[in-house]
Amino acid sequence: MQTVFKARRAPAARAALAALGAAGLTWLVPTRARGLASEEPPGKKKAAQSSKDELWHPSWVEATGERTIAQRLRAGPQDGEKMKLFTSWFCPFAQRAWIALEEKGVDYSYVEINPYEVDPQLPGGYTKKQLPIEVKKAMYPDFVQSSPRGLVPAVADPNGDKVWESLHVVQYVDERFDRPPFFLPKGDPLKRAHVRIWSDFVTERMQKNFYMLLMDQDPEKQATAKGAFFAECRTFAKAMSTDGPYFLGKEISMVDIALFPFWQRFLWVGGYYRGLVMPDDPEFRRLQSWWEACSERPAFKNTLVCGGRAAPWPDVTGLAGNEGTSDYAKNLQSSLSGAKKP
Ligand SMILES: N[C@@H](CCC(=O)N[C@@H](CS)C(=O)NCC(=O)O)C(=O)O
Repeated sequence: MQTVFKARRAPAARAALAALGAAGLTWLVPTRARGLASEEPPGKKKAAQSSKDELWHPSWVEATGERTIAQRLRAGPQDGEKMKLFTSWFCPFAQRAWIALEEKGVDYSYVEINPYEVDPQLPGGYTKKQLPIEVKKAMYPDFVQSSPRGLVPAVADPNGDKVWESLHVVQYVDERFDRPPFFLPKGDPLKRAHVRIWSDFVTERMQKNFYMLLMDQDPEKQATAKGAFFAECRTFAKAMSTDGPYFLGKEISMVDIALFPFWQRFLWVGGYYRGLVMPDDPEFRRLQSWWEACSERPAFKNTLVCGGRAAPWPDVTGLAGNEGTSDYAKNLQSSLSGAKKP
């Protein structure tokens, strides 16, 4: 087995495999990389990606997102000439990059990365137990070359360009495919600056407060986090144009792409775990009409996966129970006062 591997792999990959072997983790490397024909380690299964997979839960029904994935996964003769999107079906950051490629009509290839361990006892096999970077390197060498910290999303262009970090990928896609719709309005420095400011606001203020609400286990602190979350949403809504459904009015921009995947989680995951109901006031009605318009837009709709599969995700992964071990969870845990820290 080792001989076959040695004959085929570069020294760095051999070293990574040896490290995994020493840690008893060789099973994490796909059989192809191990030079094996077919066998899988006992009890180790692939996380479910489609209804054809063993760990797919019978209650899940494939939605537009799963259908887009199936189409983009299909390897074709021109696959090497396409931009690769390294992504994970569950990741809201990665969904931003996914929407950007769909909006620009790019013929990209979808590369599913599972940065976490698989537990066949859990629905879909999904956990949020972070794989060490050495393991990710051995399993997904092209991905880690495109995303040095092993976080999704990242893109790799056949011309050699590699970009990571969701909002940077969105901006790169905007300029690389220099055609409408433009995610940053062309020739308008002030509007471009505002688009960047409000996209950051989504990440720094709205989404952060929401995940505090989700992760904090103390009901009083949850109520405080919910109040802060609603206040940030209202601030955002007041900055939205009144001229059309999108943030800037009639045209979409990076702000819509930045928020959509998170608003989806606010509704689906917030409703599921915290009984979150959005208030009925002018600001939240503005946000609701924005959400409806975006959900009907084909590029956005193409990224909506099965709700039943996505909503329990933080629990099996530990976010709602504050058990997550991902970089994202660790960053948020450091902001939770008095909450459990791993
Ligand atoms: N700031 C990054 C965050 C990306 C991120 O945290 N992605 C998560 C999945 S949602 C990930 O790759 N986690 C893997 C890990 O923590 O090992 C971005 O905007 O792209």
